[in-house]
Amino acid sequence: MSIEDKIQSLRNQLNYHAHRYYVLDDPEISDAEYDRLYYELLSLEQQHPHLVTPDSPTQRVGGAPLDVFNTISHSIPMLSLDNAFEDSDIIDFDARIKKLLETDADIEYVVEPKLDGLAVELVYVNGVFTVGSTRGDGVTGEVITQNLRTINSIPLRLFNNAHPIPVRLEVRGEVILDIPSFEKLNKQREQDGEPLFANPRNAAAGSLRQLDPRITAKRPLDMFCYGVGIADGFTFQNHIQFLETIAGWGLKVNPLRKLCKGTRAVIAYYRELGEMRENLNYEIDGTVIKVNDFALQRQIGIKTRSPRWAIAYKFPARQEVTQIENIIAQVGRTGTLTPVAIMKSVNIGGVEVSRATLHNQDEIDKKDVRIGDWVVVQRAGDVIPEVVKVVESRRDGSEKPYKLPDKCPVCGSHVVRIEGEAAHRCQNISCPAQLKEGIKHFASRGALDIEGLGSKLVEQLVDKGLVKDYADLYDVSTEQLAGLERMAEKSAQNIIDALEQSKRIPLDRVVFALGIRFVGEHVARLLVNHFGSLDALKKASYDDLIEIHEIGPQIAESVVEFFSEEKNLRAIQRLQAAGLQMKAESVVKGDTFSGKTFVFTGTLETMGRSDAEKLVQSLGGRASGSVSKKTDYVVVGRDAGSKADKARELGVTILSEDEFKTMIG
Ligand code: D41
Repeated sequence: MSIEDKIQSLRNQLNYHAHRYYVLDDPEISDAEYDRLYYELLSLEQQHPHLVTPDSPTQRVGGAPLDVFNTISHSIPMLSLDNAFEDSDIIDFDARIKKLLETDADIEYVVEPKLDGLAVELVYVNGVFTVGSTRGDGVTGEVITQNLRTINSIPLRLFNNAHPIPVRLEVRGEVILDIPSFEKLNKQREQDGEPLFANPRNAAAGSLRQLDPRITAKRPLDMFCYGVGIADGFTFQNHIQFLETIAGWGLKVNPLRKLCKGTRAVIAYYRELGEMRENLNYEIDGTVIKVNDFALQRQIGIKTRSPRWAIAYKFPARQEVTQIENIIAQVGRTGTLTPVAIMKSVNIGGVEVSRATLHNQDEIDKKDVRIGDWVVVQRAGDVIPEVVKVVESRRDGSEKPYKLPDKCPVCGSHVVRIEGEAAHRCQNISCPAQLKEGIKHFASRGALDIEGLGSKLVEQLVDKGLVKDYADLYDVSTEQLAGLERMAEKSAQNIIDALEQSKRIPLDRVVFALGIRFVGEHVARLLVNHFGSLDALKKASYDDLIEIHEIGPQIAESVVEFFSEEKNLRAIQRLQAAGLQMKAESVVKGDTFSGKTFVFTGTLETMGRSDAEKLVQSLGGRASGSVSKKTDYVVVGRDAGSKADKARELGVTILSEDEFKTMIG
């Protein structure tokens, strides 16, 4: 076989398997096998650079950052959609169509989920992806070809099958970011101190608007196609056939599309999708209803900006308007005062909401939220409801501006705003509010995992004076517990048992449980791996701490401050007396992997994934669940997922299980 043929064969195989994985969500080979093919191609291309073509699977990320986006006129305008909000709007829509067509017969419609992303157009010339652009105002958009190339579900070359590919093909669709990826991205941004995206749609749009395609490549965007511009020489009979044809060429279409005859069937499927909405891993904000037959579409025609043959039937908003009756300050574990709006109860997408967070004083000032204001409240996914904005037109002058108090609403101590921070904080470390939150944290799952010790019980224990710090938990008797409200003898005994069991929890989780500011689970592990005992950690100086990789000034300062507090030292002494673990479980094995981040993907043959992760941690490294630029190694096992692809794209070192084992000796 010639080099050219070998390269072509590898590209065909890689395109086939990428399609199975990213478009059909049904892979046939493991990531490791895919990687092997990929590296074989990469190495051949490196030896024969003149054979590299832009549609090669190795060429998804490559372009240099742009200075600006060019604009482009769509050859056929990208229309927008009229909105329907209730069943009667659909009945009217159907009636208009029947009148135009002069028919009484039921019309065939296609009902699709309406994806909440960013509309784009892809242009394929002779089957090769050449230009991609945003919808823009429908007439002109921005050229974002480089960014769209990084999306794995967009083929760089279409499959040639039973339907010959048009010389020029323009397809339209929606680019989205799924909800888990959105949440992960925001978590990372929070850690990095970057502003958060309000929703997956904004995150997708923000990712596509990057001038540097390498940033876009790090966001696992996806695309579903639903419309057509020019398709040279091709006449599709209907929308379903169009979707099936482009799917055959390798483009991704949404599997939830459905052919519905008449408005009854349309409305029934709209309701069905409304129920499915809660379980989808991407956001949809309604359905799109389209006349299936293309000849009928032409006959029905378009208005200036939208077709008469299609309509968006929106789901009820997850935003509602209600009135703020009061604003209160809630005190958290670290003493942070969070302003919370108490509102007239309102049903938002099926959930009664009467409280919404206002985040902090800066947010209140920025949005100019006042007591008595009518506001737009939003609920998105699992997150706490939040106030989006004020409806200023409904003000009558009686609204009162709000400032966080300078005395803690719970203990009356001074509230201070630290320079450079958004948070106002109560300075009293014995504040009952902080104490309650601190004890809830101490008992939580990642910490000492004391089952049954929930909010209500903690409130009672603190309010009755039975618990003044977390060490007191271990002195509470079954009788005292059983004397509390809603506490049967049996549950009291269960809690005593759970407390007993917590004495076996390893030191890193004990350190996490202490609630030292900026010391999360990972940092707690670093500290325990380094110092080996709570005694040693207690004596650590700022300079000792700052020496440790990944420990910065902020953490070091906070740790020193915590252990200089007499009250904390006393509590720790009592925890020790109660019998909690005060020494690291295993001897620290070293710091071979200090500063290195590992990601494990797929099934390992000789150890469980969590064992492998623990091993890395015991050697001073960090185990993470997602691949990023900061990842040092990705260890791939059997049937690995998309993480290996991502590692390749980012140039992260990929190790086999054997290589990993060699590394750890
Ligand atoms: O899922 C969507 N967001 C979606 C948007 C969809 N499934 N179908 C659509 N169909 C059209 C027409 C009928 C005009 C081809 C659309 C859109 N338009 C659309 N998206 C943004 C503006 C218009």
